[in-house]
Amino acid sequence: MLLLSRGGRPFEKLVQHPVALPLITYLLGASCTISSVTGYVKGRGETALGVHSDTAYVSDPLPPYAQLANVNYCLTDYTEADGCLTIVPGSHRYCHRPRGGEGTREAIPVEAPACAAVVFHGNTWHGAKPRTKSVLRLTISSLYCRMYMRPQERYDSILGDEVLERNPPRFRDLVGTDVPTGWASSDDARRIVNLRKENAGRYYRTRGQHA
Ligand SMILES: O=C(O)CCC(=O)C(=O)O
Repeated sequence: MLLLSRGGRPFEKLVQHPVALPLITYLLGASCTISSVTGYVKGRGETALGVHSDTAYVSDPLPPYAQLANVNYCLTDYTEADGCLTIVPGSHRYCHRPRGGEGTREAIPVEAPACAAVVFHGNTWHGAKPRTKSVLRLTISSLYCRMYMRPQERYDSILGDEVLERNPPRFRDLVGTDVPTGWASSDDARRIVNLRKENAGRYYRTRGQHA
């Protein structure tokens, strides 16, 4: 929880990973923000995680284009016996969350070596296998959302200027410092009006085709 503010530079780099972030950008647009950065430590025998979708709070039918997208970084080996992620292939196109145990039989394990990253569309139905090995399974989930959504964690209010200054300009978008909503004073509203003018192409662009 709140790993980006507690973990310092390594986590600042992680959320801007040169392979993962372009895939997230493809799914969520260049204006996307970080929703949460969470570490998972999974021990032996921990029960299976039920099949769910990360697209919470959005009414059915879910839009076919992603509202959220997730990167699971595997810090340790990630096989069925390790308690890896499971997904229901193609479920991002169902446009609803699983209801009453749906997807449990269809979910397949996503196996990967340590250091791999698993990137998935927020509509994807997924869960996790129980772990049968004795050593720990370690992963980090970096969840991103569309710029117009409320993130799970509020980084804009807790990261200092020093952190913003040592990162590329896009980092401000990622941590929600430059989102064009949520003004709290007249000065802030003026700043946001200017931001909207400068970024009109990004904020108001429509995509001919959705992933
Ligand atoms: O790694 C797991 O056990 C579950 C991960 C997950 O559900 C997620 O990142 O949304």
